[in-house]
Amino acid sequence: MLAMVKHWDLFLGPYKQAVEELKVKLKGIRTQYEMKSMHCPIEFVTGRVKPIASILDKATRKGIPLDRLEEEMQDIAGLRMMCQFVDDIKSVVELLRQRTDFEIVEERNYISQKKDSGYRSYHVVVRYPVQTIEGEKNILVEIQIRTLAMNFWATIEHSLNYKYSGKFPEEIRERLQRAAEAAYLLDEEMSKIRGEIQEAQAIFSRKKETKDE
Ligand code: 0O2
Repeated sequence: MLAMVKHWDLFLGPYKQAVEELKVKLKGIRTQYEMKSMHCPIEFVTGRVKPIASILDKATRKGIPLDRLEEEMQDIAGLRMMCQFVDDIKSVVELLRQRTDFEIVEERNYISQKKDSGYRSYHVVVRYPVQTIEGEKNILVEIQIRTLAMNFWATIEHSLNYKYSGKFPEEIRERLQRAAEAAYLLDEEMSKIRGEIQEAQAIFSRKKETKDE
C-alpha cells in the first residue's frame, strides 16, 4: 500500500509542479493588465491535479491503460481561466498562442460546438516542460477557458453528475438544459452591454485607487 502511494506521489509530482508554475504565470497576465489599468480578459485562474480516484475512473471509462496515462490522459493537470465576456475568451486563447513557454497540441471549441449535456468552454491542451532532477519532462496540461456563466453551469452540473453518476433523472436533465440556455442568454446580454459595464468598472477601480493612496 505504502509503495503504491509512493508510486502515485512520484508520478503526480511533475503534474503538481506544472499546475503551480502555470497558476503563477497565468495569474501574472492579470497583474500586468492591472498595472497598465487596462481591461483584463481574465477574471480569475484556478488549477488542480486530478485526484487519483478520478484518474482511475476516467482510465477505465475511456479504456486507457495505466502505463499510457502520460500520453493519453490530457487533463491530469488542469487549469481554468474565467472571463467576464465571451469575446474575452478569444483574447485569452490568442495570448496562449503567443507564448513560448509551452506548445499547444490541441484546441477544442465547445463554445461553437457545445456538448450534448449543454457544456460550453474552450479547451487548449498544451505540452509544458517541467524541470526535474532527472532533466526536462514534458507534461500535458488542459487549460479550460470559459465565462463566469459557463463556469457556474459547469460547476453545478459537475456536482449533480457526481451525485447521480451521470444518470440524471429526466426532470433534472431538462432543467440543466434550460439552465445552460439561460447561461448562454446571460452571456449574450452581458456582451451587449459590455461597453457600459467596462466604463463602470473603470470608474470603480479609479475611485478605489484614489481611496487607497
Ligand atoms: P474533472 O472532474 O473536471 O477533472 P470526456 O471526459 O470524455 O468528456 P476528454 O476527451 O477528456 O473528454 O476531453 P474534454 O471533454 O475536452 O475534457 C474533459 C473535461 O472537460 C472534464 O473533465 C470536465 O472538466 C470538462 N467537461 C467536459 N464535458 C463536460 C460536461 O458535460 N459537464 C461538465 N461539468 N464538465 C465537462 P472530467 O474528466 O470530467 O473531470
